[in-house]
Amino acid sequence: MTTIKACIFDLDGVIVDTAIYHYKAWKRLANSLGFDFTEEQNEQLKGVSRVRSLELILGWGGVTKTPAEQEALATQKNTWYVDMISHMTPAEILPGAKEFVEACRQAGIKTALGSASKNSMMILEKINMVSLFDTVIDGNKVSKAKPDPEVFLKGAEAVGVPPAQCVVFEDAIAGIEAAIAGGMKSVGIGSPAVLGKANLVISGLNEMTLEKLNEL
Ligand code: B16
Ligand code: MG
Repeated sequence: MTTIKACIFDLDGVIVDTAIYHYKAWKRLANSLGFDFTEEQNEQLKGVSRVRSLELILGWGGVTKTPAEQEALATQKNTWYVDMISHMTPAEILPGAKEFVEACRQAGIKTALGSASKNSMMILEKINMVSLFDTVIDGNKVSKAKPDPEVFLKGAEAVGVPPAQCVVFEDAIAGIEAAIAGGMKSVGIGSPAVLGKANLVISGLNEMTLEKLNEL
């Protein structure tokens, strides 16, 4: 049993489900280049950075682009994505997410956001959850993508808690691997078959309690 002093939350797939918006924007981009993009392929992009996602998609479509063209394509996709998330509301918070983050804070546990998304702040503003995090570490503040632990280690440092007393909540296997690499506990949100390396796997934060936190 460990006394947990900080909880670090991934955003997409843990607090909100923006995968559908990423999917629509990437599909529109792929279609504009003359090939299709499936929901199964989109699954493989969870937790993966924008630049790496584009590389994978171009590879699946058998298309080669120069670095300058790739930058323009990533910007185009992001414009379409931002247009969609600009309409998000607090109704899109996943069940139990806000309640669990609030319960942590009431128990004196620090809360951090640790996301690959460069649009994290905009999403938190749209769902009215900015003030519920002591720190927000997002894609703008890190240079190494998950499974590198940089994003979570920066979150732990910002709230002044040693990694061993932190728990990471993640829906992507790369995120669970990042937590383990950073010496932290982890809770997987999703399927045990995929996230089996986590200390605990649940289907959503509506299943999480402070009791379970201290049993990790
Ligand atoms: P952006 P997370 C990740 O967020 C998404 O899961 C992934 O699909 C996306 O490509 C990545 O953010 C970058 O997002 O294009 O908005 O910077 O799961 O780490 O919260
Ligand atoms: Mg995620």
